[in-house]
Amino acid sequence: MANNRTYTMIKPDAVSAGNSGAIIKMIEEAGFRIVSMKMTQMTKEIAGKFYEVHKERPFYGELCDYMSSGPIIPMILEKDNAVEDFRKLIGATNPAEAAEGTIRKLFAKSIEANAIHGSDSDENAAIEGAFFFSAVDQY
Ligand code: IDP
Repeated sequence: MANNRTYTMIKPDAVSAGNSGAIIKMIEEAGFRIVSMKMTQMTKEIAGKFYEVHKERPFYGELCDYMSSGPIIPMILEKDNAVEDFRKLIGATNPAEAAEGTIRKLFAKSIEANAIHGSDSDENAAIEGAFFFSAVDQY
């Protein structure tokens, strides 16, 4: 994936609460182009693979249960400075610490059920995008 792209997914809490449309609108209004998007649901095993980097952390098992508990909306997004600008748009991991007007401040339920994912580096954006989308989806 090029350096002007990032990977995101709207998490089960935000999809089940009916907030997907509002979140996608915020993403587009912030200037991101949606390159690829779908709705899917992870098994616990697949969530475990996606979050493997966190496997030593105490919340890993619960996180995998939660992320496989319902549908998610994965997307690849494009914009100049995509990774950094998208992390600003979503806000801090813990909604209690997220800045006003950010997606997590507006829609997250807790530090775990925090509405949305955003890749933390260009390298991870490419890995995570390829986890969910084939090469043909990434044009
Ligand atoms: P990030 O999503 O803001 O990059 P990470 O530290 O990479 O945050 O954590 C990945 C995900 O794990 C978070 O988005 C959140 O869903 C969950 N998480 C992070 N810290 C905690 C915690 O202390 N308790 C429960 N879940 C957590």
